[in-house]
Amino acid sequence: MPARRTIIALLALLPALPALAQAELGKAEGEVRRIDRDQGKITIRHGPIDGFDMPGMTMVFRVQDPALLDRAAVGDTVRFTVTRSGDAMVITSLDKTR
Ligand SMILES: [Cu+2]
Repeated sequence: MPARRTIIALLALLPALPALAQAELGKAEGEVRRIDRDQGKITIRHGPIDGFDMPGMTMVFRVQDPALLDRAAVGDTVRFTVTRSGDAMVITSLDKTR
């Protein structure tokens, strides 16, 4: 049955859906306020995030790779990339600007 084949084809795509949901990407600059290596989190006072409907604020982000936390120190100004999937925001790249 062609319909059955279509359903099987759609089921095969399901594992790719979370990746599609994570496609939302934002870029921003901010000042590092706190680094929590144990939790893999960083607090940044960020400006408006390009790509997201988010004004400037201070908030806590998770990092995709703990090594990103070694790229900056508290008080540094950083430029970062963040992905958003639902309420979960994860920093995928981070660099000190000066
Ligand atoms: Cu924010």
